[in-house]
Amino acid sequence: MGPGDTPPADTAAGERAALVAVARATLDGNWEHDHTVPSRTLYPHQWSWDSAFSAIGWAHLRPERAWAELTSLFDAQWRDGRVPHIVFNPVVADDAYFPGPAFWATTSVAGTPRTATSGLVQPPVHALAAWHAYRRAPSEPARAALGRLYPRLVAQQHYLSEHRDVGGAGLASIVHPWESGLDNSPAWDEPLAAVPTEEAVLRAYRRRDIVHAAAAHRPTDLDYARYVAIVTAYRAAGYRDEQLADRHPFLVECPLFNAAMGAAESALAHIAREIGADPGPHRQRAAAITTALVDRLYDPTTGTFHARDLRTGRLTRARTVLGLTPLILPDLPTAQVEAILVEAGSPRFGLADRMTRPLPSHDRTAVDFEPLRYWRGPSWMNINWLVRYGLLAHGHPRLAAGLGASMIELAATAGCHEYFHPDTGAGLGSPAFSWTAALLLDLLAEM
Ligand code: 2M8
Repeated sequence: MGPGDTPPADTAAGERAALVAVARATLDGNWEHDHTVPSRTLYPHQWSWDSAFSAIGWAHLRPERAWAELTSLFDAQWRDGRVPHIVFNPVVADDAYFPGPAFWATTSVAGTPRTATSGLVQPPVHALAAWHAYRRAPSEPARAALGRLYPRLVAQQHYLSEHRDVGGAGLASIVHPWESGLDNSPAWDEPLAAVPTEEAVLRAYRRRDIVHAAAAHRPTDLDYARYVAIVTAYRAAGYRDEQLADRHPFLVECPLFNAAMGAAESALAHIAREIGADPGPHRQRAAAITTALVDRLYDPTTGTFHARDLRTGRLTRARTVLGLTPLILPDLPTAQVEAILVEAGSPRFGLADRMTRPLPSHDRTAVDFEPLRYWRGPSWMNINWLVRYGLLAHGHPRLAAGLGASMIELAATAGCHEYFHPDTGAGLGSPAFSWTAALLLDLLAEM
């Protein structure tokens, strides 16, 4: 049976119950006292945007864990408002993950929490996730938790707009590919190639990821050498953001990161109204970010959004799935919504009312499309969930249903893997991955 076909009611109910059980077992297995690890093997600490997605899943199972998850993450917020992309669990050995806490050395930096963290951030999807989780399971304790989170979410946005607007046009820059969440996306190839380094740098370290996953499915050693070089530069400057343009080797405006920042303001407007605060300023900021995103990152000649490399001033050429994600902005103008639908529906991505496989992470027709390698081709549940969210927000329920059915089919066949082969649907990376389970639960509740 293919995605979109209707099974008999009892089979459908049985399959659904089995899927819910798999997702629940995955999240339960990855729960760690106050947060969910993305994967017990590959990622044994707390990751920022993973926690946001996990919270959405917990809202369906145990809402108190959704709020514990977000609260523990924001407990590690830095004084400047940045929410670190990794919060290290002190009981896990330093060498269980590379780069571990000793490499980041954040605890000696002023304004950081006692807990060791990384010094980078990730796409700010937390306000959107918090609002979504709240709507899935509203209650008085949930509203109280939302109220406590609100000023911290506002501070997170403040950090990005005040410290990271390196281009001066109202968008935030990422200072490392890890901040995008799509670590080795072809979108970073051009800016990354300009980062001076040699593979030999890695001789001083030991990658842990390729102990747990196939090297052919992960970023290359040269990628890692550059990742290390960029962190080293940022760390040497005490993770400060002043004069980044004069000294930092990687500065990029990412469409997803900025779309998340705009969508966060829209979500904050809803949260503000719910808890009795003023939604007005959030609405204004959402509109301003949307306008800046269209001005800076939309290319009318390709009809999609691209990343802008601040070191060259140019848009990077790759047409990746990042280009579709501004759909999560509720105020995105109709012209750009229509353009994204054309791009998504093209053979590059294959969005349709009935589709066999979810969106790949990169243009299927590109010469550098790699179906096995991490963010250079495989399908990922979180990005598909975000695009589907945007399709619903812009009134395209049939496309959202087609995409959702293909996502459920993927997990039903392969399990809660980290990512999936974009043609065969085979599971890749970690076999018990939290955001896949969490977002599957959310989809199942809706469809
Ligand atoms: C991946 O990134 C980490 C570095 O942050 C890694 O490869 O070690 C990415 O898929 C990222 O988006 C994700 O948050 C993280 C944990 O799942 O893994």
